[in-house]
Amino acid sequence: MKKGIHEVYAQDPQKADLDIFGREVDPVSRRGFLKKTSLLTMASIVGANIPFAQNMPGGLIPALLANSDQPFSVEGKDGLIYLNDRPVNAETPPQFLDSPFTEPKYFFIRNNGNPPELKDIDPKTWKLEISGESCQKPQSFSIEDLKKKFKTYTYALVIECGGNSRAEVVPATKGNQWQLGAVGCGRWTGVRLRDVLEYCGIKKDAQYIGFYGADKRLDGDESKEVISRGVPMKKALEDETLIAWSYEGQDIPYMNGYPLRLVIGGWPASVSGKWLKKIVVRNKVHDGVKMNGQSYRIPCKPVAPGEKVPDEDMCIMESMVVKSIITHPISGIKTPLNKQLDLRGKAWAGDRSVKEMYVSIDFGATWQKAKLKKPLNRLAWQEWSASVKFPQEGYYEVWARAVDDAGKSQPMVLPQWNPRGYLNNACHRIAVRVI
Ligand SMILES: Nc1nc2c(c(=O)[nH]1)N[C@H]1C(S)=C(S)[C@@H](COP(=O)(O)O)O[C@H]1N2
Ligand SMILES: [Mo]
Repeated sequence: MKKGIHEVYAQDPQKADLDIFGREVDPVSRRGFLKKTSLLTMASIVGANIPFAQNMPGGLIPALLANSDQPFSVEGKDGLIYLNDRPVNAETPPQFLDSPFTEPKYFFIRNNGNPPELKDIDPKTWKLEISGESCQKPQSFSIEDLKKKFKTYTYALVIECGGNSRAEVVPATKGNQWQLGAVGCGRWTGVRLRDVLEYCGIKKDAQYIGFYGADKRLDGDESKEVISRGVPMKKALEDETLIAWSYEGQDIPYMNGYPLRLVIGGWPASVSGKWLKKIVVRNKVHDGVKMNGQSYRIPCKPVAPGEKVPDEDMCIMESMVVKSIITHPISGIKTPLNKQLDLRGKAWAGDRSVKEMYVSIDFGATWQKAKLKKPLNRLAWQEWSASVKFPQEGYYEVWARAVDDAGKSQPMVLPQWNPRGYLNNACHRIAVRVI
């Protein structure tokens, strides 16, 4: 096993022979678990009696077994869990989302291609082109021009990959098997996309914007983009939609889009174009790479789990959904019976805000209200905290559940299945052993 920060957090039961309690474990695959679990085996695997076992949904994989670790890393991004190296995809372990805003070094990385080489990026000569059939006066701006011509704003914005938490989806779907950490929230600084587009003139028929970045496809095909997505004008023209050059008071980290990126909070992060070179104003729904087919789209009508859905029955994913994460303590913690356990985390709800936050220690049978702070601004995440006490020794899970301002709650298990495993907002749960 690799030593270091992940040691207590990350345990892949297929690889590790010791669990976080230092006991030897049989290799158990997480998905295999679904098929062959009795309560007795469950208790033997978690290594303790499960006081609320009668509440556990059938087939539930104990949170204790839900994490994994891989040896690979990018400079300046050490604490992340790497899923891939080509392209680089890395997520943030929950405990690194504990600070009020995600530190630059811990911001997750989701690349679809190869980033432009760092040596080829010069922020002084970097140009952003604004054009498209619904742009009146197409033109280019340097980063310096943007700073001089337009007012600068800072907003804390949640960026969450549409496929975050895909690892839990059953039946399994294609794509990066993200656990919970393809999300981050911090203060982005830049100019409003609206100010720049209005300066260039928006034609009456404008419907959508689309972005182009400087990254290159893995297959070497230079005639196509890696990814070129966009949003309807209404979302593009919101106050919080930024063309940003700074994150948490520093240059944007290289892997997160240095020197310039689009930041569109609350929607799948795939609309927040990195290494931003061009924005087009379209007179129709943008048709760039990954706007069509199955990518970043969900069935227009609910389908059965595992069903094949033709492209024409798929609709573009828009706002993300209500979700929360437990950032403290880490899963697998040991805690004494006679002591309250303090819990902390974050909650967010796409275009909406979070109205209430709850925690449960009995597999969702009863819920206790948590304290919930207001967001710094619209589209920022909200901090929550709670304190729980356990009735007897044994294995527990702490579950966290957020409710948005429309009254929509996170589901306790899996939400509506879709072919690419997007928008999984099932409750986060951590394993707790009370001794
Ligand atoms: N140019 C470019 N922009 C991009 C991507 C990309 O591969 N290339 N990936 C998108 C996807 S799918 C996500 S989830 C976010 C990830 O942002 P991050 O790497 O800063 O976390 O960037 C989006 N913007
Ligand atoms: Mo993504």
